Amino acid sequence: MRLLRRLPNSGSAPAATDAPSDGRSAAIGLLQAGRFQLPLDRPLLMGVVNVTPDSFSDAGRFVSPAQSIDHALALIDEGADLLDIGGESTRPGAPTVPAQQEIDRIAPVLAALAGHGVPLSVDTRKPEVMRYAVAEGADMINDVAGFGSPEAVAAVAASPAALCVMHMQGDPATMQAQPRYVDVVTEVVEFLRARQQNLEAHGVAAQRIVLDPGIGFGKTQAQNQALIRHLDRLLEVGSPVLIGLSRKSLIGHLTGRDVADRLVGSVAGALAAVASGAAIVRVHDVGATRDALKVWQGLTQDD
Ligand code: HH2
Repeated sequence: MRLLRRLPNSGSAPAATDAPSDGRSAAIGLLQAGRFQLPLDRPLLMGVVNVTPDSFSDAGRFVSPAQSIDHALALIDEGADLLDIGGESTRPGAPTVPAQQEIDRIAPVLAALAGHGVPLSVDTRKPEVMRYAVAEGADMINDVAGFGSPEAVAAVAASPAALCVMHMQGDPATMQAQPRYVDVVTEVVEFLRARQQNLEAHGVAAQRIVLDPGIGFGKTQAQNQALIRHLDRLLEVGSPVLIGLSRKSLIGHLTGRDVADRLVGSVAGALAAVASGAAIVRVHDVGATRDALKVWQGLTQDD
């Protein structure tokens, strides 16, 4: 296996570049994300910042905005290239929360982190929250529902924010009940291609779009593994790919470990995702993932 991309620097946000470009082929090399232009010549680490009482991976640890802000600052110190702030859990079986409650959770965190020189993503599937986030200067909107409604597209299309389009079968309340596909890789790839084309038809520049197959979102273990193993099929769609597998049941199935004990498995999963071509990995453990990527690069790549 070969590491396809250069690896993250430590402790600093990605340098802005003033080299805008256009066209599908250029989209893979540069991500336009609000205030930032992020070169994709090395994998980027997206640190997870939950402001929820019920996230699967850290339930109850980041209930208050102050706790989440402290955690986010620690992730920046560890070398996060961007932060993903979420005010609603999307774990299997999670109930939805009202939009205003989600806004109330994320608002202080977004405000406190704005001046830290790191791109801020907001993880939401609600157009009301998207509108709030882009008005407050969020650099990316990460929609686990993949911008499937006209309201969601309208909320973000004219903004400068990057858009992470994720595939999910069903919704979090029911998605793991009985995932069904004839050919999971083809169906996910074609779903994401259609959403990418729809966004571009609404005026979203190619350089603002990121695609994510949605590991654990309405997929069995075998289907999750197939999506990572055949990531090359998704790369052909021509947008940078984000993978989130940190601490998920995918890792639990392979290691037999509970969610609190999946650090090593998650780091190995992040390496596998990057080796398969992921441009961004969404992780809870930024420092450990960064170190693993640096060691692997040092041992496998020429300078
Ligand atoms: N996974 C989770 C949440 N958001 N967004 C993208 N684009 N890709 C993912 O794989 C993804 C995501 C679930 O992880 P977490 O935020 O830790 O849990 P919860 O949803 O319970 O807060």
